Amino acid sequence: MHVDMDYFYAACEELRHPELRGRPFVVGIYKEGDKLRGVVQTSSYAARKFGIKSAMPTAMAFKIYPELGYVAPDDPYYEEMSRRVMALLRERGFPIEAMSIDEAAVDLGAMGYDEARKLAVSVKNEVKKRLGLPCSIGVGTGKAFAKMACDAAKPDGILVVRREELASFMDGKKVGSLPGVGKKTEERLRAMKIDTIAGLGRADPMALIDQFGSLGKELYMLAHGVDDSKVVEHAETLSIGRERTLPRDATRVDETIDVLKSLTDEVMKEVHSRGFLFRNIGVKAKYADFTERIRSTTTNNYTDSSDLVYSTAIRLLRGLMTGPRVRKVGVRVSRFVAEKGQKKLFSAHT
Ligand code: TTP
Ligand code: MG
Repeated sequence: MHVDMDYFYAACEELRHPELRGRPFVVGIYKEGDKLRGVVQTSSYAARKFGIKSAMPTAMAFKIYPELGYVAPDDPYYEEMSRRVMALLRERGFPIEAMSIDEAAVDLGAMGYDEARKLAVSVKNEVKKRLGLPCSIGVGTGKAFAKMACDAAKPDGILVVRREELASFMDGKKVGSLPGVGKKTEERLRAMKIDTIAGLGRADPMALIDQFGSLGKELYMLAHGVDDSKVVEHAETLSIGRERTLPRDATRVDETIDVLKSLTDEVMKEVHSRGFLFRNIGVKAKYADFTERIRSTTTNNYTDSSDLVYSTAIRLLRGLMTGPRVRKVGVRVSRFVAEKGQKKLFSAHT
């Protein structure tokens, strides 16, 4: 099963700016004082109706629709929403692989199609109900096919592609709709007179391997409906953190300990629910002048101790409270291993 959030950054912005709902607007970066130089990161569905989309220069977007709404990106906010999406998906107990900030592959094992569809409906409803965000879900006989089904289901849809439907689902599609085929690969395939997935399936596999190495073999297999790639949890690339604005700006660490305690509790609740151990503990201070500093430390052993995180956070933050007043603080842990199996391996070094 593949889950991808619909117009993710824009949907996150609609959540906290209800006045944007249904309006054509974009999220993107622009140079201070000259909004016409940046590119669009994503656009609301209302903006997509005008052909305004990701990677388009903002200048062009405004030319197409001068009344276009505009929001500057807030990456920490999208990361936080992403973590919530992933945490919600993990609650179902299946292995999940976060493929990007707004999409995940879920390994349903040998589950039947009907049951998978029910699960997809239930997950989609829950994401909407608990997070207020729309998503699309695809189900297929491999990661790539589930992702393609998800793309075809967009927006706000669910599509199950059974094994017997896969060939007709794929055949007419362009090679560019295969995951892993970007603009460059697409062009190189076109130079070989290969435009569609059906065409890819009829190509000489040796010529493909010649041109693209292992990717060539992979693409040929995909065109024949074969995808054996596994769903892999990337625990080591994740961090889990929370941050919060203080009720009052603070100059001493003792004024922040209530907030640090509850941030620690929230972080550790997620760490424990995922069965992780970690080695890195960090804090962040955001000052009244809007500058920020972070500080972190690495522990000798993998741990999941809440007390250690709390006491370390206090110690680290004290070192950051020497300058201007602090407006916002954050607690973050990283460098994970999954608890099962790996613990022994690492404690052997202690
Ligand atoms: P996508 O899932 O590709 O796009 P989306 O969620 O906005 O829209 P869709 O409904 O088609 O899935 O990317 C997820 C987020 O990643 C997107 O909201 C913004 C960000 N992003 C960029 O910053 N730059 C880009 O070029 C793209 C494609 C996405
Ligand atoms: Mg998306």
